[in-house]
Amino acid sequence: MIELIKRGAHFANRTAIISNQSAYSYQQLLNASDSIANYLLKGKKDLEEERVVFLVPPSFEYVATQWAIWRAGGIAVPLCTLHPLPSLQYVIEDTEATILVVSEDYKALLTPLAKERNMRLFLVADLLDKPSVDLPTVSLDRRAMILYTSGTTNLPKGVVTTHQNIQFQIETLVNAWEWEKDDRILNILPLHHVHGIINVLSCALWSGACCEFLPKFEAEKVWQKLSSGQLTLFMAVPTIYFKLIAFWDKATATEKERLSNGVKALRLMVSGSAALPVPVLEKWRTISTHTLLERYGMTEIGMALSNAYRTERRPGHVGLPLPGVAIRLVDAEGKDVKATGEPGEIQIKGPNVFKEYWRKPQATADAYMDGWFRSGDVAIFNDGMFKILGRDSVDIIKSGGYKISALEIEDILRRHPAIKECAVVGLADKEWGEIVAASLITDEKDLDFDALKKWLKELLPAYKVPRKFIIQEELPRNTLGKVTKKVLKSAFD
Ligand code: MCA
Ligand code: AMP
Repeated sequence: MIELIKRGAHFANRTAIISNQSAYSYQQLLNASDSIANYLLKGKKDLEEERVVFLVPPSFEYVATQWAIWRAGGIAVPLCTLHPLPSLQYVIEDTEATILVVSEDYKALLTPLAKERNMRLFLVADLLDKPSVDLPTVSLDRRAMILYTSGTTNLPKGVVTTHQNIQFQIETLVNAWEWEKDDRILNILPLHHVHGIINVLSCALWSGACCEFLPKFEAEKVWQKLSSGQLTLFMAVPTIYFKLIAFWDKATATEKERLSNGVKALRLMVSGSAALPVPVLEKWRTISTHTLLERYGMTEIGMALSNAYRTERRPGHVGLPLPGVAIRLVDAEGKDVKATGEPGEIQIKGPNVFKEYWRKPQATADAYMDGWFRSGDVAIFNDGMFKILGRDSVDIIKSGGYKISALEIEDILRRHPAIKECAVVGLADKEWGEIVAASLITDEKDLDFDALKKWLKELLPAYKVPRKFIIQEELPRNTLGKVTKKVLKSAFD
């Protein structure tokens, strides 16, 4: 049995999950996932890496479904609850999923697609009563999960991790951050990305700890929990810390004191998924006494670099490689520059690194240099620690911790009848890290931007919809005709 799930039996009577005001034990999780697995198998011995997509909000049912897919030998493909139908359809088609598990809220949305594609569709609430049969033995080298990530191509790619990858990613963090069974963490992150799935949920469950879900991020509710004295850990993207600070700033003096005193009880607060601005780290320290532990990761590699739990946490830096993860910095000529203190691309090797991009052998091969995974992030090794300087591609935007491809948005914008040409960039923003901005070439003098945004929201998740638009006569281009995005950014000033 998969180690993460096997360990659940050691913690049978402890609380694994709190969601929707109910507490669920590890035994309940084992029972529910066993039952769901039996429905998924439908008499088969092993799903043998069939892709099972599931659209279930963060909850006990989400976790039971994820475990069930793994127990039945399938590949878990979590869908994003915020995505419009075309984005969901893309993942379903790209993975050629055969089974769809949904919660009630998404049944009507996805039933027509499931019928059209001849997929088996299950309502998770209907799957909890099946008596146990034998479940397959799933070896560590088998594919376990596909998460979609945006990159330097216009369509997101499926990142495939094996059970071994996942187990290594979990264990290294559990050890580095000293997880234990008495921990309790609040999860307000989406569960279709590594940050929420591995760093928060799976590390908690590996440890016999408790993971409490809130349906979505709301600063007031998160502060209530943080100051309740019940939590020991919290992990979030910098935008969330920014929003928590904004809430604290608006509180009365007495309330500020209460919140600040309450949050001190946690043992660890972590930031990642995007650069943590030093002023945010410092302000959070004055509010909470916590020095946020910043770490660096990527969908393809899980976590690679981390500040120390017990010793130095240096602002603006991402620390050192996690045990078992090898890192080198490589310049444009392919020379390792870590020792010289020059900037170079972060390249990674280790059991944490993913297996492949789903059915994209060329993209997978291109992602490596001499066996090292190329992150596309540029860093320097500064006084004994790594510091991220940025990315080598202007086409990748990080907003609110989400990775967004400028090319994907441009591709959609060009489908609009009024838009002749366009270019999308990320503009620096204190709250979001970057915000998405688009320059449009159009003959329409009074283009209705609100209507355009509405149109875009039907095709793209809201966090990918540009927040700023300008109309230009022509796009800035270099002598080769390529849009110069660095120049374009200044046009938004
Ligand atoms: C939402 N809004 C935005 C954006 N998103 N505005 C600008 N830029 C954005 N990116 C606007 C909405 O349109 C809305 O405005 C208002 O903000 C509130 O929207 P809502 O969706 O309610 O936002 P939120 O709930 O406050 O979301 C903020 C968030 C969310 C909680 C920070 O973005 C989030 O969950 N981010 C985490 C993503 C994540 O987990 N990334 C990890 C992947 P209006 O009211 O005007 O309509 S990276 C990863 O996994 C790697 C491995 C790693 O290293 O961790
Ligand atoms: P994703 O592919 O969505 O998993 O996002 C991974 C990307 O997030 C990395 O390639 C980095 O660009 C960025 N990232 C993650 N953690 C950090 C960090 N601590 N500082 C700067 N960038 C980060």
